[in-house]
Amino acid sequence: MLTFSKYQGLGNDFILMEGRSGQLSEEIQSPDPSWVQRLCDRRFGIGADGLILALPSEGDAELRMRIFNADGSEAEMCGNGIRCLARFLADSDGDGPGRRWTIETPAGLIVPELQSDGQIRVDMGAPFLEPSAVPTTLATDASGLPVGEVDLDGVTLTLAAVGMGNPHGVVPVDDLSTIPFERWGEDLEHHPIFPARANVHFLKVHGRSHLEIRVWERGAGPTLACGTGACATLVAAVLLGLSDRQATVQLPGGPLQISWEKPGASVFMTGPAVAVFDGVLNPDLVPIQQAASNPPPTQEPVETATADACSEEEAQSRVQAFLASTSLDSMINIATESLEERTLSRLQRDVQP
Ligand code: ZDR
Repeated sequence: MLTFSKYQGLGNDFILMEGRSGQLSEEIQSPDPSWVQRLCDRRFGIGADGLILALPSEGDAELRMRIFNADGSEAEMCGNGIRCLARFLADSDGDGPGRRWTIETPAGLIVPELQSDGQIRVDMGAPFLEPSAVPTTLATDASGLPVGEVDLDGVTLTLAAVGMGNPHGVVPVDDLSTIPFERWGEDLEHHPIFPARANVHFLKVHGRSHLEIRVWERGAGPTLACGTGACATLVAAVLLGLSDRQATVQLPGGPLQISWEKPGASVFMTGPAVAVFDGVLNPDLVPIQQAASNPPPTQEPVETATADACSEEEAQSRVQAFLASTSLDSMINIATESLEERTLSRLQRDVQP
């Protein structure tokens, strides 16, 4: 039985899976890209911009996050995703305002904190500006920002590159509505100046504390919001002399508050994360080892499916036996009971003063 939860942050939406106790099989912890694509597909799957796994820490942190884009590629970090993960953890554990988590990511240790208004403030770590760390082939200017020019469709665009663990390109433009957004987004995502591809943000400066971007995400295409991208945009805008160090970054899905005190300091991002629904994956869609390594809940004892170590062949036959001996109704009941617990704890949280 593989349960998941769907969350969104400003319309950037994610499938979240609980694996902090090591309950997710290797096939899910390091998933095949085609499986992630299937889950994220909005017609053939659950539908999401990405899949996020909560996993046991490999060091001293409280947990580890892995995030996979809708195309199955792995991202180093995800700002909206980590807010969704924090909300998911709080909902699962009944945590309230003030709770912080230290979360390992390939981009380093990230620390989200639950605020009293329900928003989540995240210490996103310091931006990477060394071209090799972004990574980009652009050279840094006097302010230390990698900047350059790119010709697309006969138009010369000025472009800055910033790493937030994952690579971003920021392109200031005069008018967000008239640019060939999809073509430029895709071209820049795959441009040789970004050897690991990039998330691309077209920036309109409305004022020194009011920035607006349109987001083209690496591995996902146009999305409604991008947390790391909003942070990268603020850093680029500050170093280009276009913005104060604290600003609202308006995204298609809504605003994020971003601040960056000084070079070398962490960028802070504050914004919402919202639960949408919980679900149970059709057993046909669960990689077979997952079903084998996950014993059924104790309230439905099934002699043939236990958690002891066994050969793959034996595990598969136990899974088959479990599936054959358990009706769809009772599977749904098992799942519903645990989903009810989560929903109740969420409701209790919401009525707390
Ligand atoms: C943009 C993003 N959704 C966020 O909120 O930070 C991150 C997702 C990962 C991104 N597509 C990448 O770096 O590949």
